[in-house]
Amino acid sequence: MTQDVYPVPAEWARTARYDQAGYERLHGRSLADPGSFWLEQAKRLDWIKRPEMAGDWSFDEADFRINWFADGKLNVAANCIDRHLASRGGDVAIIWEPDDPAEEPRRITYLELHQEVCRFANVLKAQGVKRGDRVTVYLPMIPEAAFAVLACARIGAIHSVVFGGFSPEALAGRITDCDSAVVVTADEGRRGGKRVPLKANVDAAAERAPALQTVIVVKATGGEVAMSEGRDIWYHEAAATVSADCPAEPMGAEDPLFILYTSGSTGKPKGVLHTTGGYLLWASLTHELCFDYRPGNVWWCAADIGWVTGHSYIVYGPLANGATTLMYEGLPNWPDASRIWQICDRHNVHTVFTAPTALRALMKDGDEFVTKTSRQSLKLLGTVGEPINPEAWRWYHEVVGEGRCPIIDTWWQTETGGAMIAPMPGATDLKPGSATRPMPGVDPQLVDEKGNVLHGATEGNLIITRSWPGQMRTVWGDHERFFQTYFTTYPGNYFTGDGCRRDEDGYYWITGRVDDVINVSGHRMGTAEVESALVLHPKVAEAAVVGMPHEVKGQGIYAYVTLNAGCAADDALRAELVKWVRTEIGPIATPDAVQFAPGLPKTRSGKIMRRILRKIAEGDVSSLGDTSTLADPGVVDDLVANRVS
Ligand code: 6R9
Repeated sequence: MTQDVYPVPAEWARTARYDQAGYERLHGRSLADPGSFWLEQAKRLDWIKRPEMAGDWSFDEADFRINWFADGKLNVAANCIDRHLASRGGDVAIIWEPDDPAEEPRRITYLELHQEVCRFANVLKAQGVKRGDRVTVYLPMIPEAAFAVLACARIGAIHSVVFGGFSPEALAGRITDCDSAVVVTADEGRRGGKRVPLKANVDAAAERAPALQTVIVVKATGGEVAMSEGRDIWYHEAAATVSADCPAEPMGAEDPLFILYTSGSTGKPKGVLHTTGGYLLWASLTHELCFDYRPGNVWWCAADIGWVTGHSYIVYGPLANGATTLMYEGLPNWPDASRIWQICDRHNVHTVFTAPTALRALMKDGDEFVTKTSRQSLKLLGTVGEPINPEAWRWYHEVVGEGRCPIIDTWWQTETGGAMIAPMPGATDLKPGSATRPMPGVDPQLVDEKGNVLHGATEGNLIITRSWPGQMRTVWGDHERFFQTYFTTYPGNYFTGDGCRRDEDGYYWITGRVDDVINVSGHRMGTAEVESALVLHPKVAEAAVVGMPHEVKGQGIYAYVTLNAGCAADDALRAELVKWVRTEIGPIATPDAVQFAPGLPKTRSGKIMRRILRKIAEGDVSSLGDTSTLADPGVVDDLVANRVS
């Protein structure tokens, strides 16, 4: 099969910072001489004390450690704001596009951002927040979300952003896990014309989160909310009483910056911890390399700040680079499927960065929604979050970009802090569906189940052999789980949990998760998390959840449920269980199919054979493989016969 290759456009090869040979040299040098390479890269940040050490790490159990620039001191907020004030204080740092297109956007200059963040920091301080304390941020996509995280960074507090779509239950778990006494929220959020009752959700979460002492409430919509005396304060009232200046706390490069909870293959979400120096360097360097970012380019990452993509590419990377970053409150297809492209036209967006699932949804609505807009400002198109199918890639390239904009498909994870495998516009010929080649410092390898390294064109499990500055440092409160999860499957290496193919040109093609994590609309969902939610229902005895192919979401959620004796398996209960999971976790965990199963396929030792459940959910019942080792092979026939399609 001849592969589709899209060569670097001549203009990009001429103007970008790196052409192909430049990339090869950069990557080669990063691996050959990492010490001097990274100390040189570290100069892109403003240090209070410049580091003399680069990476100091080992993935081996005996002396397991990960440190970057450990003797350096800096402040992340000062790097994202203060250092730009002299040269571009009047430039727009954040463009905020409201949910309702009839409303006026907000433009916040770096000077204004400085004041807003200082005020926010002083409000936090006035509430007793100190260096090292955890602050949970549960906000909609409003500028205050950026102010809040930067305010934490400014005073050395550790933020934990919880996506506004998560339920009170999920929020309570995250507040409790990191022992956060303060939550920053808003009265309500707005998305696609609908209101999200954030403050009410915090009130419900508070009942299950005894650590919570203070709720700072941003007035976003003016909707009615209950304020609890002694616990809740209005942000605007507190902000009016504090100064608009707040010194930036000098932080060690390895001091924690934030926690972000993400799904793994076991039930409880992991608090992924990122630290100060390495993370910021990685976010800013990859933002510049993958998108050849130049001052003046309007940059739009259309993610939510509740996900790592929003952290690294709405806030930290772009602001560290002095960019104008666009923040959008609403949904990509509201009021209609033109909205994304209208926003690009309205704000002269140079680069837009979104998820394949959004593209697939927009594609279904037809080309006219795109073609009726101008899009002449667009020069680069990015994707992240899941494998992009070549059909969506081509649509993005041809219809949206009219063939002139390279597609930057970035593969990475919450754990990696920023892009790991991704093209550079002046350097990398593109192949639809491939994230292409590794970033500097990244040494990916493919291994078989036994850990043998596979060479050349091959397929296997994706590992990273050495540390990079943006790597997570621990699971909050459970360092042992960190080591066990990532460094024991292939000892001495970081295991990504992804399967991958490498072609004859050394291009990487991510094939998806090989563990019990599924990717629903670009959001990670641990199947165990959904199972835990289901078994909390009084009628459910047991549940097993697997992914199933879904045209728009990439993967959908297929749940097999065994009921307690005497409970009727009917459509009403099915609807109730779907609603139950939404309430327990949030709408992103909504099951797409619920199948009642009198029994689940188990080995004699009681382990559920997920392979079989996956095949049935996929509708691939002709190749179930060997079922003879099952304790009761008969359950399979029932599962096949009652498959939900
Ligand atoms: C940034 C982010 C990580 C998982 C990852 C992989 C999948 C992300 C991808 C991709 C193929 C890409 N993934 N980007 N798969 N191509 N360009 O999404 O982080 O939410 O932690 O998800 O997403 O399976 O392991 P996170």
